[in-house]
Amino acid sequence: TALGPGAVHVPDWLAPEAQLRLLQACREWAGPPAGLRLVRTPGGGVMTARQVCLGWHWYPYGYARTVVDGDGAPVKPMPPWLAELGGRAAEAAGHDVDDPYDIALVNFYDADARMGMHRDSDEKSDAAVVSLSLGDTGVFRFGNTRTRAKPYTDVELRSGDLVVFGGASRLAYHGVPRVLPGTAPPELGLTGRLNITLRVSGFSE
Ligand code: MD5
Ligand code: FE
Repeated sequence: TALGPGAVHVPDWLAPEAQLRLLQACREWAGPPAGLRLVRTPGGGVMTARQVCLGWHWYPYGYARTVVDGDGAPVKPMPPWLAELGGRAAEAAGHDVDDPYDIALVNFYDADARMGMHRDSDEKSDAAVVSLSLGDTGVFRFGNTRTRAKPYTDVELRSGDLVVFGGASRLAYHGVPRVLPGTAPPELGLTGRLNITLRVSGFSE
């Protein structure tokens, strides 16, 4: 289903067993060192979604190999199986895959968490971003490349959904205005929403 130019939404792309395996992996990555952390923005704010990174550590607004805004530990490695999942996801959405996916950003949203409208422009590569959702349904706001404001489209992302953002959508403004509590598949045993984005850094080292 096309969300916009280069943006493809594939509902239920991950089977229930694959969702469970990915969730279990996220729970392990969340642990210390270099685990789940609060993200502080330069303006003095704190993001309401907590985050753990694999491969490269994202901070506002750049990438590092260590948790520069947390415990200082080396970032956990990007597992080959997750890089391959990214490649398969991009392909499933009709995007060319050149370089391997070498970054995963895992965002944990509780019932009150949100993500304001922003663009993802800290990567050097223009490869499509792969987004996988687990747990509670999130309202995803897909905007335009010019402004945080309208026009935008709200779409519900459910557990197991894939969205691939490439081409003209790679630098579109987007956000998560709310999470719908209690909507996760019961068998996951998850309260809240997880979103895993897989990215190609384009960094040489
Ligand atoms: C989320 N995460 O649901 C979203 C999904 C983030 C973030 O926004 O930065 O971690 S990723 C959505 C995305 C990525 C790249 C481009 C576009 C959307 N887009 O053009 O809309 O937690
Ligand atoms: Fe984003």
